[in-house]
Amino acid sequence: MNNIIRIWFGIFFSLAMALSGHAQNNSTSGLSAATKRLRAHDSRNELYTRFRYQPVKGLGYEKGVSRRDPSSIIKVGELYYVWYTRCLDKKFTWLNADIWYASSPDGMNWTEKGPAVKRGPKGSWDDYSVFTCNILVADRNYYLCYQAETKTNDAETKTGLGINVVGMAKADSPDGPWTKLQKPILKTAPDGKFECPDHSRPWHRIITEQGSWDSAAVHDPGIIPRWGKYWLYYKGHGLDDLIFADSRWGVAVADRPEGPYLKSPLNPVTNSGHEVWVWPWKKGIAAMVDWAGPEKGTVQYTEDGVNFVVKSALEDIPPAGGAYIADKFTDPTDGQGFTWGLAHHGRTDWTFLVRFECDLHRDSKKQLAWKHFPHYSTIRDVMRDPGRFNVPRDALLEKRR
Ligand code: AAL
Repeated sequence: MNNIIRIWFGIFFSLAMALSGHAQNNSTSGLSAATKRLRAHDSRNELYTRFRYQPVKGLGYEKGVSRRDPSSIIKVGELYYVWYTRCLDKKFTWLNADIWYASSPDGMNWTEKGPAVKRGPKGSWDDYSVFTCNILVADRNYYLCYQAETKTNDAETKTGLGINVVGMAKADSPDGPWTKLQKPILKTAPDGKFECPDHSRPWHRIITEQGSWDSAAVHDPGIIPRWGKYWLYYKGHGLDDLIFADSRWGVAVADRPEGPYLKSPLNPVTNSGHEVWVWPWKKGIAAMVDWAGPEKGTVQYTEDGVNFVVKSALEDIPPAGGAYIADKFTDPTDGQGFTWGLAHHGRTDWTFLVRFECDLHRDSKKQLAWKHFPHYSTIRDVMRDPGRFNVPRDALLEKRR
């Protein structure tokens, strides 16, 4: 009899414990959603950093020339190399442009060497602009992938202003000469249709079918070799969605550097991010998801190339950063990250390149000092125009940013 009572008591006790545990998980004890999602201190988070900036020689501010959207930086022999958009047109500093390159012995003093890839002849798919490029080193060759645009507005082939495709050029030396592939390696989604009733007004389009998320533009290409394949990350825009604040990224994968690149059925693989910037990190790929979209300002990580999770949130991310990532093209089993690169500043009459430093290398010591965190308690509009807020200019504790 005693035994039976004991058994019943045991069952009752376990049930009560299980039920109270369930209630606790759903109420106020246990782990909060935020703690479950991401338990990391910035000071110890390998994917957290603050950015420091300094001017460079040779690619800095220059009246009459815009330089923007630097590629990843590579080192060949004793020299670092970078490619970028060079534009003499003040209106849109990426259109009416070509791709140039520069080299440097130390990443600070750059020598502009000349054009690498120029626009195609009138009538070709890249006759208006070639721009926003990135470099890939594979099979002892160099590949530049870049955005391309033609002025010819054609509803049939879906080309024209603002409609971007991705082109590629190949060379056996970083100094060229570059041979362009005949056709784009990545195009906009075939859906999404428009009519151009008046060819003298090329921006005037009537959208007749909205199309998918990348039906208007595939741009900001960046290729990373990973797990034996080539992963081309790109930013996409739909025809109805040429709004900068809303961009997302997709990925297209190939067995060889020149393609064919097959878009992932999971695209878009991010819900945010303006300029694509990826690097091999540990076993996977890390992504700097910069300023556009609901997960702007984050570093994200994936171990399968398509399912990204947020690992940190950053401020003051280098615009269109191109980093020197020593192991970017080696498909490493344990990616190490980077500590410096170039970025552009675009809020001046002519866009120019600056150098940034950061602590995103596995060996980096985090620089957490106050002076590296200048955005605490600041409002950019006040910094820019203190007079409007009745603040004397000399009252600002820090220089204008
Ligand atoms: C940049 C990049 C692409 C866009 C334009 C020039 O910031 O995202 O290159 O097309 O703006």
